[in-house]
Amino acid sequence: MRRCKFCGDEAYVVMRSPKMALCRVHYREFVERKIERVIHRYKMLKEGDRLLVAVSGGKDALATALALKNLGYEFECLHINLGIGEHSQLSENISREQCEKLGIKLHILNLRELVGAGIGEVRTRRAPCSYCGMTKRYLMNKFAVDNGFNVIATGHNLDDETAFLMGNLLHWNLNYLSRQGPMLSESDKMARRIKPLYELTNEDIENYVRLFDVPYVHERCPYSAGAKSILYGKVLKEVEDKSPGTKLNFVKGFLKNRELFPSEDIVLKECRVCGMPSLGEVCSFCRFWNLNKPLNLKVNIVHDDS
Ligand code: Q46
Ligand code: ZN
Ligand code: ZN
Repeated sequence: MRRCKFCGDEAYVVMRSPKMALCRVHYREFVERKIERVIHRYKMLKEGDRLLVAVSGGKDALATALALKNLGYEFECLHINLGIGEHSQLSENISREQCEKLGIKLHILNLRELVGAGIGEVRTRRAPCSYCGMTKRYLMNKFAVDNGFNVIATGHNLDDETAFLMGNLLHWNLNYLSRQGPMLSESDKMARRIKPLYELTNEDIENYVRLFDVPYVHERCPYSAGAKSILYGKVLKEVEDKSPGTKLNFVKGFLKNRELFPSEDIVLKECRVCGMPSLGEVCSFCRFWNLNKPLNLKVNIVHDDS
């Protein structure tokens, strides 16, 4: 039987990178410390921030909420029901259950109620994922801005980041590369976006959430089948299995050399419909969903300013 490197108790996890075995107590400590270090290293959070955590019902968002709560951060959660049949209903129900168990305030937005249709229910040539990502980012940010949150934490992890990075390098998407990383700074009407799980793999996160008796959605979204990121993830997994630590070195090396991909100076306008930052006269959200007046996502939140 493998024993914990620190206390000699029965090992809960045997890791390959770094190479060590840890019991439940020390594994939890290891993961939470790693998250805390990432938050400090990239200066993700500071005094006075108002933090919103995006929860999808999946393990990554749950791990983000669990760890931030265990580390003593104050925040509220937001779930977006995307109207993708049973999958979205299950995701909403589980998000409610998670937040109730953790004692965290949860806000829910329902895409169908807001714009009249869910993802996959509109006549368009675009693949669901292409406008779903834009829709989620817009709603998260608009909700944050309308309700006085200046930071949004998402559950993106090391596997997601290395798969994006690989895809963006393979296609030389310089614009995306310049903006990829653990944090996107805040600006006028744009909340700061942070990824506290930036250095943790799917496996690390699965082992972490298994320590707590909180359910999560195991099934993938039905539209995710065939996504290129899944293929890149498989390739990277094979490399990681043969050479543990490669994924972490990949993102760390990228961040060190990010100046190779300078960001363009983009001057944003105000969307004529909603007033949010936009590249064109009308932002991609209002254009895609054919809006002629802004969504009002304000809810009754009392922020404690003491
Ligand atoms: S983008 Fe695509 Fe996801 Fe939206 S349509 Fe489903 S798979 S939920 S992360
Ligand atoms: Zn131990
Ligand atoms: Zn707009």
